Amino acid sequence: MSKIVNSWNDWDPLKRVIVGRADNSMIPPEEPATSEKVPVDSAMRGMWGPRPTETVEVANEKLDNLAKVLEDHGVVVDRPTPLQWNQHIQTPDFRNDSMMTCMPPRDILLTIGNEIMASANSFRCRYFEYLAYWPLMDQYFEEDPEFKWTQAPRPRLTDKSYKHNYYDEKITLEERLERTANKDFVTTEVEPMWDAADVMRMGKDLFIQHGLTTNRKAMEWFKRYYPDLRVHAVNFPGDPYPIHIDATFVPLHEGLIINNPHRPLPAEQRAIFEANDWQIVEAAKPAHDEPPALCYSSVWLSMNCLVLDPKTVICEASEVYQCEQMDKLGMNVIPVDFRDAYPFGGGLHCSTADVYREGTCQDYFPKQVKDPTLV
Ligand code: DAV
Repeated sequence: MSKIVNSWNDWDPLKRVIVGRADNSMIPPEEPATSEKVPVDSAMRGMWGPRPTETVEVANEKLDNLAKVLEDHGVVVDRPTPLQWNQHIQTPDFRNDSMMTCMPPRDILLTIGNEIMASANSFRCRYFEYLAYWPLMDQYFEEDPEFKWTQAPRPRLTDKSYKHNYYDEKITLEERLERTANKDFVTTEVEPMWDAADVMRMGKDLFIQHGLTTNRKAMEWFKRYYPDLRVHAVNFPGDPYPIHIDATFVPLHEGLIINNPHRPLPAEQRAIFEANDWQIVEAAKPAHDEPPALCYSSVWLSMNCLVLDPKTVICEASEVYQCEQMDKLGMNVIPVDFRDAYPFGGGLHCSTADVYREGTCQDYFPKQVKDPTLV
């Protein structure tokens, strides 16, 4: 019996990680949560069904290569067990015509210390995605006597969980930005809903993005579930489709965060970082003007890097400006070709989930100030 699960932040030396798989991936049918997520001008709007086989094969090659690069750097890599995602699903509260994928484990699994918790996602098509990770969770449970295997309260995702008529194709970008700045999102507050990729872990502090996929009630739930941690609500008004914090606000090591220049953390939310001498640096611009075909995410996956240790980072190879910036910031950059995997659920950070990083729970913000983000 040995220790398998331990991780308190996104930068301590990585020793074990889950890398997703693209097998059987679907473009899910429209539902209340996803209709708002798909940009109005996206070719994916109104489209659903299995993703083309050739693209699945290429994405899997990229994921396998990422796994190999990680193994070459001494990291143990685990892989999920894909389901037939084309199955329709049903609960007492809703029915959906298909599921999605298990390419981005970061959205589903949240590792805090010796616990991995499956999230409470707001997309109906993702309701059963956790099952792809259950064989690994069972293995960790058998082998690591301290591992806590947890499932967050399952949301019901009835029609009450969403605002109706929120999606409107006539809305302008300015109106959309005004709405997100006012924290008016498609999800309601009837139950906690959250994606694990909205939670940034920094030892004693959790910074959670309030947006289309995570609501305020989730933050209240986190506060009660982890009474020893400080929970902060952050939001990034420049983002018309705020989902997931990891293409917006990305720590590279203690004291340094890169922030998407189109989605700056508002001045009034910076107090805790400033008081504790954290540097927030504008991320380099993306190398591409457009995301790849049939991709949900924005070009800012350029920032979605995987930190291997406080001096080493895996960056997407074609993101030359981001690689160059990382280098200037003193990081050793390992470029990995990954863009063809983006459409399946995101970048290098999205497609992985921490199992083990060295280190313990540290307080990176010992100077407490009046902090408007504190939940
Ligand atoms: O900028 O589209 C992508 C994050 C995916 N986990 C964006 C956010």
